[in-house]
Amino acid sequence: MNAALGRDRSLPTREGLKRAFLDHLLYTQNKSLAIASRNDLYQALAHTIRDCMLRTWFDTASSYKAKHSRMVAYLSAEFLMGPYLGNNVLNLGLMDEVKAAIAELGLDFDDLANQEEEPGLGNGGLGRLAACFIDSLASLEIPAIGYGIRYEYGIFYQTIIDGWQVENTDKWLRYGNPWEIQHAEWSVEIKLGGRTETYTDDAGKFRVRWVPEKTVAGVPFDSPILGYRVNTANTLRLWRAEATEAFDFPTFNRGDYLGAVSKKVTSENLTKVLYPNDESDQGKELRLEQQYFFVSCSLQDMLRIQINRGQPVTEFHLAFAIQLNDTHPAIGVAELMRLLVDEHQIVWEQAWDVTRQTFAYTNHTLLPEALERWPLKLFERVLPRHLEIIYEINARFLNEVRIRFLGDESRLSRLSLIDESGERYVRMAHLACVGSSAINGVAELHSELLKRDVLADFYAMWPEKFTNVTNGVTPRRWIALSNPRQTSLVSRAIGNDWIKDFSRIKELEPFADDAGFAADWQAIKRDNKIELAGQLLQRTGIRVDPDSMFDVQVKRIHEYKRQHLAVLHIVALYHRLKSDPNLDVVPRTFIFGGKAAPGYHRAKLIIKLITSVGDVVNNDPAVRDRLKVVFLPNFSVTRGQRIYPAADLSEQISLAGKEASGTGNMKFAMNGALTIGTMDGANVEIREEVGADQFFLFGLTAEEVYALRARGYSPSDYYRNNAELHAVLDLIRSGFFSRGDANLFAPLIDELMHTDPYMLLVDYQSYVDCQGEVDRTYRDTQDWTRRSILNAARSGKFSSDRSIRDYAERVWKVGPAPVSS
Ligand code: GL2
Repeated sequence: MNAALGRDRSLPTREGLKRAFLDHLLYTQNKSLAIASRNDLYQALAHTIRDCMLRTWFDTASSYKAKHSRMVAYLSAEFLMGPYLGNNVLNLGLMDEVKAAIAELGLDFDDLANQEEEPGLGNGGLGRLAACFIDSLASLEIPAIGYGIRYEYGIFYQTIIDGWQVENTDKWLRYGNPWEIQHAEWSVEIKLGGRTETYTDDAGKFRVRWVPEKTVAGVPFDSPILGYRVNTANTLRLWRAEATEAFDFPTFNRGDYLGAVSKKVTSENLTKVLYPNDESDQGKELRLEQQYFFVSCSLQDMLRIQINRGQPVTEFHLAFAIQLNDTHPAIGVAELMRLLVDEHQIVWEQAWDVTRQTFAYTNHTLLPEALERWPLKLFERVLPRHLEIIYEINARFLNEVRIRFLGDESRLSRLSLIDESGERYVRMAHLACVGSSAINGVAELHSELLKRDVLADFYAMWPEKFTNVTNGVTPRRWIALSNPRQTSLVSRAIGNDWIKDFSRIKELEPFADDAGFAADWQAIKRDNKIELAGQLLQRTGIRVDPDSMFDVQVKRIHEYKRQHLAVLHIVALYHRLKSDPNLDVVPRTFIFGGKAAPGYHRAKLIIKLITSVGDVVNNDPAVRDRLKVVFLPNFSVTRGQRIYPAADLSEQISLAGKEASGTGNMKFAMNGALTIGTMDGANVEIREEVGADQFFLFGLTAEEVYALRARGYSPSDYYRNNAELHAVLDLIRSGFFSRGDANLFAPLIDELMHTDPYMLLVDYQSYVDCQGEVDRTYRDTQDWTRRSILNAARSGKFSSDRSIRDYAERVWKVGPAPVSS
């Protein structure tokens, strides 16, 4: 521990913080205040704060080891952590002191914090959920470890050039990462490719061993995950691939230096880059290698811990509860079997019992294109032993099915771990279901649809395995850190226990009718909007009016999320204003943000449509600034922290039955934005909690979507029978927003008119009418503010602490194990 901070775990004083900071500036960065760059200052501060956490981190690990606590291992290919500095300072309870100490040195805390490159090691909701969950696990003092991949390049940095998305590499490690500690001593070896062979062991037993084509080393990098004002700091352990032998000596000795190094480069490619596809499966060999790599590293690590504690490997399930965050780590089922059977010589039946009791699987999507399957040939090439193990699991499983459902051959092929309907594939969701003791969806509706549809055959087999755990988000990052104004107002009213126990936010309800409180609430929203307006101006050059309604849709760009439905509404309003320039409309600023997968052309065209409509609307004098359309580039955790607190209206407009849960919807609600949305994902539960008055509902239900699809849906009827929709689509199609280029948006508009897979035209009128209702409500500022307060006050269910308690009780069967101080 840093001497300047004291040797115990009591919080440092302001003087101590200043001294530690200056020490780090000199001894870590080797600079003085006079010549330090902003990055030097950030690094010195980050190290100072890290020092404040190390003792707790160390004690937590020692306590778990001594108590043999059952640990949750959260396996996720993505952890979208967002910047650490502010969050760690907040969780330490040091925000005021640190800000004051930094100010006394003539510096500004926010300025330094802005220097941090956020680790964007995730695509969107799924990766961010993992980050919220490990915050909650630590805050609830549950022994846990997060396992993932230390991608050298995270999600790409998005810029907008000429209205189009352009991708740039995300060099987040450029200046080093002060929050991680490398532990080379816990490196593990990972095999890939090759073949298997049989042999007879010393006891005369018939066994199989894997003769790999290559091996790579997995090196762990640990970061402390400090809970909110507790003595628990769990670990996030991310694996980096390295060459086992940096040099290929035979090649080197032949004088081919570059050839010798190339093996090193190939091995390290494994953890180079995060695949930027959200909810679609690319089927690339490197991706399978990444998945296997981090899962095998993590399982070997857990076995090491288990053996170190002197516990037998047959009790692995008593030491660890492993949560599979989607199917990306599902190969773990086969890998644990391999480790137990091949490497630890446990008999199959016992190994299978242990495996099944260890794993639980969360499904995060109903979209068929997101369900991972690997071509059998590719799978066999990379993981020959695992394919054999999967065949064995499958044979035993299908036997069970045969006995349960005598003569039902089609059920067997539907349930099989191998898809044999055409080219053969390994179905990862099936492997996860068979190898897990619990299976859950991420919102009530989603879990119901899983049982009815995607996993119906598994539900018929094992109804008792199925459960729902509705997602949640951490109120620490998403309110306390990102909305300090609202945080202090709320804490003045009801005390600050709500940050730890978010169900207590309901105590705010009576304040909805308190005129003074409401005035403050409204003023805060306005201040947050002014701040965001400044950012928008700086990043896009577009000036917006903080007194207009901020109507926001930020999330990945996807057809099913229907950003283009919001565009149809904007064009309709524009069209009305052009026909009647004196029309009395509520001034609105439409703010969009989100990344499109680089190969997803339709999504990129939607971005171009948004920016093109913006170019016209923002500059048309007839609009007189009453409508503004802004696309904020590079939506990220950092940007989100500014956006959610400044929103009036939250757009959650996916086609019902498509969005598994959504979590942005929760962040908006907590920050006082009212929702316009469909009955999809967690929207259903948000509406139930906050009350119908706080939720502008439109569109078909999931049931109605199924029914309409079954009847046969003809989008052109909607086009023909709705004059305004007709005009809107024609206007876009004509090239009006694309400088006369009638081809540019043709693919989008033609699809809407001919197939419209996400039923925008069906929901169009209901959406536009609902937006009219939003306008009428917004005109009465007091009424809107009252609803905004009620909305936030009733968002208590959507804390990730509640989600984690649900998992702990229903899935993992673990409880808190506080670390004594
Ligand atoms: C997602 C779902 O689409 C989203 O609705 C859900 O909130 C999150 C977290 O459960 O998971 N599934 C998925 O593959 N991504 C998601 O965001 N990327």
